[in-house]
Order: sequence, then structure tokens, then C-alpha cells
Amino acid sequence: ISLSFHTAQGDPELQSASGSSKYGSLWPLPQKVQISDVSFRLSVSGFRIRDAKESSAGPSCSLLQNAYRRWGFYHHNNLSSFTCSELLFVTTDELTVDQPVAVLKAPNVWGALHGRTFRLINSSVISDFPRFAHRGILLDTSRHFLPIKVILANLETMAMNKFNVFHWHIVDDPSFPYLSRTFPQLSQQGAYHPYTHVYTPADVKMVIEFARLRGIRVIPEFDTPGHTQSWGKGQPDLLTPCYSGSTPSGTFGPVNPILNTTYDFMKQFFTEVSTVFPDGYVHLGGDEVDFSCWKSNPDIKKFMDQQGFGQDYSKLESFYIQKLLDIVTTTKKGYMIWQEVFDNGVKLKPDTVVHVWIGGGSNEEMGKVTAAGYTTILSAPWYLDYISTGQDWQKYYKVEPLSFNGTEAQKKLVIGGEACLWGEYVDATNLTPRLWPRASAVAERLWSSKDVKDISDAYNRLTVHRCRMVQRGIPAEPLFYGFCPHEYK
Ligand code: CP6
Repeated sequence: ISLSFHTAQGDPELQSASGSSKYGSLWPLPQKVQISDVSFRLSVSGFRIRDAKESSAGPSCSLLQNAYRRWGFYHHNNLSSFTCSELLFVTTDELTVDQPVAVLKAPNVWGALHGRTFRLINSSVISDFPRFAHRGILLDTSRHFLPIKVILANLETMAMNKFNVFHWHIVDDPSFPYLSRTFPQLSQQGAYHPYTHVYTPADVKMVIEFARLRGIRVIPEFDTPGHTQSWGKGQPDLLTPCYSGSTPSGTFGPVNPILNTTYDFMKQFFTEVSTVFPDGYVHLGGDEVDFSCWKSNPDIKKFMDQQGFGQDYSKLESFYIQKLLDIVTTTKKGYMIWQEVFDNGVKLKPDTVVHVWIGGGSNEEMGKVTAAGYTTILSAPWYLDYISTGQDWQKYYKVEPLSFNGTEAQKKLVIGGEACLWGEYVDATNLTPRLWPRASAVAERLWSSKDVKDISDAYNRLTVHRCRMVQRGIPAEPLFYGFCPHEYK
């Protein structure tokens, strides 16, 4: 895929209003940037984008035509509806600004989408590709319902930062906003409101398509057997009844792992999920299972004895997860799971992605998971719901995902990471400024080369990148005192 950007030559007066980085406002920094002294003027009227003659997808690819429109470029409208639906996310981009045209080459449409990065002030050659293939943001729509508008605005901002995975932690203890066609009573009973605080099939479709047009995958998480209080409201007998002494206390614990009806339900539910969400992976959770309710229940005790699990409730947890994994495998999906599932020794498919969330940046768990041969993604140092005063983006920025002890082969198994914005203290009013530009620090860590780590250069570029987000209508918070150029234009 190859396209060109027309510019006009000349005008040394026109300088970028950026800070002092020689890379201007480039974010995340491309793998390789060569900037020469020859400069061009950006002429608004003369600015055109067109697909190169040799382009294999451009003119016939509505995905790219839509991108040009979003980017505000003049382009020849092409009414062809051919969709370029390759499912390919590892990209190599190459961009050359050489005299009045800039040429962008990418091996597939997703690369071309990320290839908007360019610098036309000086003649330049940019060649670019991501360091890690999985660059995600987790949003939690259970603790607080997030209106579709907020989710879409976030996807737009993710694209500006070259994130390519939206991890949708869609349901959890407090509410169940996913409207299931098969089990509508789950959201009817479990959502904060059965009509206003739900994601209908049409909503979900819209999110997925909006994301796809920006090269972003949507991976839903349906976390079980813990974090499922809201499921119990619309699905009686799904959760374990807790006991106080010899009588049920009226409260419920994790999913009940000893009933056949549980697995019948999961089979139907995940079959639906596999058709609603087209991505090859689904996140199955498996984190933070509280054993106290299981321990109180006499039927569970009996089952533990029968199975020979003794007092080891993590064996019961693994028993459940194993059956769930087998069910999900029949839906032809791969799965991601939180690290506890691996820690408990559950037998996983070789392509399982283990999601590491406990510990810090230099993470022993990453060593263990990769030594066992599994692919992994890192979130432990990137819990963006945790706030403190000052420039905490720098802490996220300084993380080196491959700093654990391990072989080269192990390091290859680290496919990326995710910034998590858990929803306890976040709703539509504060999500965007809390996430951006702090998540941009994670974006550069996951995209750019390992040795891009000059904090003051990053500060200069990120300050301008943040102004660009604000200018585009994203209320991203400031890094420090100062102002944006657009404030006085
Ligand atoms: N919800 C779910 C959460 C958390 C997890 N899972 C969580 C745990 C500890 C912290 C932040 C978030 N709120 N479902 C753990 C993956 Cl510090």
C-alpha cells in the first residue's frame, strides 16, 4: 500500500510551534527518523492525499478512504465499498518526504493507518514499525457505565497513540451492562438500569466497527468465576450460596463450579460471545477468586472430598477454569487469562496469553510465564486508575517490559502490554483526562525502540502531542505548567 501527500516547497518562516525536541511533536517516536535541512511549507490548499498507482489496496479500500476523510485530507472520493478486512496487525511502515510529495508505504492497511505520522517541515525519511504487537487499553464498564460516546472518543484517542487493542472489561461484580441475546435477563436484572445502562447488540457492533476502522481489535473480558456478583441477579443458581453455620446466609460467592447447569450456561453464553465479538481472542479473567464462600458451603465440601482436592481450593478453581477453557476452545477462540490461572497450574493451550497484573515493572512473573512457554502481556506497572500528584507518566514511561531475567526466546514471548483504567473512581466525567496523556507514555514504551528513553525529550514531545489531542477535542490533562499554541490562535 502506498500513498502520497502533496506539499508545496519553500517558506522558511513556517516553523512548527513545537517544543525543543528535534523530533517536534512525534509521538510515539518512530523507529527511525532522518530529518534533513531541506524544508517544505505545508500548504493547506495544496495538500492532497492520493493512492499511489502501484498501491494494492488504496483506491478500492473503504477503510483507507475513511481514514483520509477523518484525517481531514482532500482526496478523490472513491465510492467502491470493497473492504480490506485482513486480520493482520504487525506492521512495517515506511514514510519518505522527499521534495513536494511524501510517500507512505505499508505492507497492509493497518500499517497505513498507523502511518499517518509524518513530518513535512523538513525533508525526512521515516521508517517505522511497532516494537510490540499487543498495545492495549483496558476500560471497565461495570463499576460505572460508560456511554458509547465516551468509548468511541477513547478509541479515537487510542488510534492517535497507535494503540491497537481495546480490552473491554465489560461486566464485573457491580453491574452487567452487556445485553445478551441468549440471556437477556442478565442485563435486565444485573445492569444499573435495564434500558439506559446497557450495551445493546447494535452498540457493541458500533464499537467494534469504529475500532476496526482505526486498526483496533476489541477483546471482551467476561471474568469468572470471581467478580460475578451481577451475573447472579439474572441467572439463579449460577453463583455459590454461602453458608453461615449450617444454613444459607443469603449471600453468594463465585460461580458454582460443582453443578452441570453452570457448564451448560457457560457453553451457551460463550457461544454467543464468540459470534458477537469477531476477534480471535476472548479474555476469561480468572483473577482474585475468594474462597471463603466455597469453604462455607457443605455441598462444595463434599465435592472437594469426592475429587480428592483436600483443603486446596485452588484445585477447585482450576477444575472450573479447565472446564471453561475446554468450552471456549470449542467456540474456536483463543483466550487470555489473568496470571492466577497460570499460577494455579491450569493446563493451557500453547497460544494462551497470560496477563500479568501483580508486581512491578521488572517482573519475575514474566520470567516464570515465558519459561513455561506461554505468551504474555504486562499490565502490573500500568494501573492508570492509581493516581498520585506529580508527573507519574514518567514512571510508566521508564518501565522496560523485557527487564526480567530470561533467555532471548523467553523475551520473544512478551507480545506487549496494556494500560488498565479500572472503573471504581472513573466515569464519563473524568475518564478522558485521567487516561490521557498518561496512557501515551505506555503507548511510546510499547511502540518505540527500547533505547527511546530520554525523559526530557519525551517531555517536550509529549507536551505538544497533548496539545494536539486537546486541539482535536480530547480533554487530555496537562503534564505541567504552560500553555498550548492553539490557545492564542
Ligand atoms: N477488578 C478486577 C479489579 C482488579 C482486578 N480485577 C484490580 C485489583 C487490584 C487493583 C486494581 C484492580 N478492580 N476484575 C485485578 C485484575 Cl490495585
